Amino acid sequence: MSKSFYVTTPIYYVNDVPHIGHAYTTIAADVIARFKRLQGHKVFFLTGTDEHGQKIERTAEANGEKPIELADRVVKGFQNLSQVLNITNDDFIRTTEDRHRISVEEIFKRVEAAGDIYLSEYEGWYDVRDEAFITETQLEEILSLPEDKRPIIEKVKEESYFFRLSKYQEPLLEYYKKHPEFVQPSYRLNEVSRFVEGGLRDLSISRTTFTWGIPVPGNPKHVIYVWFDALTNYLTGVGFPDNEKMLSENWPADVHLVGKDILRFHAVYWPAFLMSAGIELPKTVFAHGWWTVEGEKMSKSVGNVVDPNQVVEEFGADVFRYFLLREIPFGQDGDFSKSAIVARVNGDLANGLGNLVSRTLGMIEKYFDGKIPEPTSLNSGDEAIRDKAIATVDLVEKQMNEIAFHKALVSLWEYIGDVNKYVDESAPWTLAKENNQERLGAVLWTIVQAIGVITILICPFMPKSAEEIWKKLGSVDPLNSKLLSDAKEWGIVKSGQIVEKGQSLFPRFEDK
Ligand code: ME8
Repeated sequence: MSKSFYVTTPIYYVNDVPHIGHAYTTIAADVIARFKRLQGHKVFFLTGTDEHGQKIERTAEANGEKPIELADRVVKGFQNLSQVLNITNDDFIRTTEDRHRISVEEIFKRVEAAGDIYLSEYEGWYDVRDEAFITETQLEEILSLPEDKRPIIEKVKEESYFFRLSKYQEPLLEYYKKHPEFVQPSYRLNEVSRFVEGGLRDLSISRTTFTWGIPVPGNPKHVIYVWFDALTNYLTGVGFPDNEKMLSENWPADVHLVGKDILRFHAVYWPAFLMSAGIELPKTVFAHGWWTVEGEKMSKSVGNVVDPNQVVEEFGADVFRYFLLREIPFGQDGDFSKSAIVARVNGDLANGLGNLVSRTLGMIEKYFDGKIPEPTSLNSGDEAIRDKAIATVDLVEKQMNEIAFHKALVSLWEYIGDVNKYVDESAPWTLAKENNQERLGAVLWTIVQAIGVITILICPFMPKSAEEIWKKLGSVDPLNSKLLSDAKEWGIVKSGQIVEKGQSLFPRFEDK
């Protein structure tokens, strides 16, 4: 049985409704999953919610509800968002599920059996919003911030189980050296290495001052630290500990996508827990950047938190998906604004892709009664468009293997630009006037083939628009039966199919 490509998103806290940051990671993971399927891989794609911990307990208390009631209510928003965004996850995990408790208990026991857990007392600071213990260095950093920029931290003094993180300082550094692909982009690996080189103290992994969590096996006075609990979701989701078949088909994960805010948990704690439990490490943790909104940090108090459902209502899921992945290099920070979306819609989508499809289909309707012509002979200009298509497929594939979405989209739109230029230069309207049916047929057939390749390549990014184009081309076989290798077979759109120009794919925004 060959291994599946396994991709994950972070599991999101249910203390609040989803915002565009959550949508971003989930969309990125979906595009990877869809692209891998297009390459012919079997894929397992997991997302879900992080439902335990002090933050959730307190939010519930403030709302006058039980933590599970809060979770049951908010999780619906995340599950619904997946549908709205057209996400193809294979499972959705909630950390309050029984299967997850069993999995966390098992990991805890394995780490304990390895001699890496001991009982002591934690005295120090805790950041409830980030559910993070604050180290001495972090405390200094926090105290150096202006008061209004400081995270709220609390002094904690309680009995606690500790994980011997210090023991893994050298093994982690050695691992990073041997597997530089483990943390991406590469500049993030330097950050992580520097953090580990700075020294690792043992990590508190249980709490006694609240109860909303998974009890420590054998000592239910303690609940397991929410990050120890949450990270384990990646194993639970693929059948750990009992479903050996599922586990061997999917583990190790190929890529954990995370925001840069939670890289340390994924690139330091998680591999250390796994090393201790004797479980193989994930291949890559990819940290992406953060979105601001109209130039400002998104925050509840500023009141600028963007609801992804509203963006989809206004612009559609495909435009939102395209914008998020095209606007900034994956890994870097970016700014979300309506004017930037409108510029992308009008420029790249309406003028670029939309115009290419509508004018081509319009000409086939006009000159060939809507029937895709049979080409008799092709000239070197036609062949150049074919060669560029094949080169674009290869390039996009390489860029997608590097998780460089924006580069892949730039390559794709360069090709769309080339095809639009070929249309202008071939001037089918002049050929029609001259009654040059042979050249006219060859040119329109060539453009249609180029559109076919483009459709397959945009499918992971804009699945609904791709389906629509595919239908407009009059194709009968489903688009999702096509592979990337088919995109290289020039002639994927059959002569004789009846096209339908219909409505424009991406109306310019001021036309709406
Ligand atoms: O951290 N820009 O959950 P969370 C881009 N439960 N991405 C953003 C963003 C922004 N402004 N804000 C949030 C947690 N994100 C833990 C994770 S995993 C085992 C446990 C995205 O609800 C980004 O992916 O705070 C970030 O890592 C994630 O949402 C944090 O979601």
